[in-house]
Amino acid sequence: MIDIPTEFARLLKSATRVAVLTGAGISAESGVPTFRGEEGLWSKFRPEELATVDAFMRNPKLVWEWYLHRRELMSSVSPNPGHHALVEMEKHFKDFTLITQNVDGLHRMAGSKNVLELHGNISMNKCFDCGKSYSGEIDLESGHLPLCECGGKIRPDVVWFGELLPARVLNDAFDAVARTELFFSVGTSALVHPAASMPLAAKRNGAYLVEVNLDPTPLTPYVDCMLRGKSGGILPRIVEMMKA
Ligand code: BV8
Ligand code: ZN
Repeated sequence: MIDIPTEFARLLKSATRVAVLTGAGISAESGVPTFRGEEGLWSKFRPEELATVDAFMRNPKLVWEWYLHRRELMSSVSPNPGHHALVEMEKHFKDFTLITQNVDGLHRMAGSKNVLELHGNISMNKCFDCGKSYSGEIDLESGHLPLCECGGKIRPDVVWFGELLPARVLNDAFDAVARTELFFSVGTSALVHPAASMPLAAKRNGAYLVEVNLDPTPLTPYVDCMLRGKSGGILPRIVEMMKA
């Protein structure tokens, strides 16, 4: 068991509207590198070099290689106890919303049903021009970059810096932020907007705000309860208390 404030314990029992925002930290224990940690994906590259439209326009091969490298990584990882704990929460709370910044698909793989993927999904591709969706393998060996039948460049179906998030997903996320009684920010450095604005918006709307993270973040001074440690260890403990 972990020691939590009375108000948090009360809400675990009485809340019906609960939301969770997750970031790369929840997948770290599955072996997926985070973005900004020392071993992070971007320790070698800078985000601006890769996760942007003009990086793709300037050097589509490099950007594709980065995503294919990450897909390779994702093909051998599986959900960890942190992901499974959120599946239990979804079953338990009447109105539960899982909002993720992650593109690794591990929440769905763990069995979460209602997942709002703010930044898209790394396993999907789409045409840059007409938006047509393309699943399946991308072959760079041929030396030719994948093109859509309309002639547009095919790209990973993720949200790059400077790009708008998918409107429906963003609206659903902000609806959840507006009505939730208990909001968890799990494994995110709370740096990337608009996702990073959600935990505080929930708190402003009256939610009790819990942060689960290895380290303090810019959000930490504002949360009602900061549980410091691995999400794979902490979230199952919270689920035990939720069910007790
Ligand atoms: C937009 C692509 C509107 C897919 C990503 C100044 C102020 C405010 C905003 C901006 C600004 N300047 C620019 C902006 C906008 C910009 C932004 O926020 N920039 C930041 C860097 C300042 N945002 C955008 O451009 C967004 N679009 O605003 O559109 C618009 C449009 C046009 C014109 C104007 C406005 C688009 C943002 C999406 C970018 N795409 N990814 C991909 O390749 O993955 S973001 C990328 O960062 C990932 O998606 C990732 O999910 C996201 C956030 O990172 P985290 O998930 O938090 O991961 P990180 O490594 O940072 O942290 C991990 C955490 O886990 C750490 O805290 C660590 O301690 C913890 N941890 C580690 N292990 C564990 C753990 N915790 C618990 N247990 C563990 N075991
Ligand atoms: Zn097209």
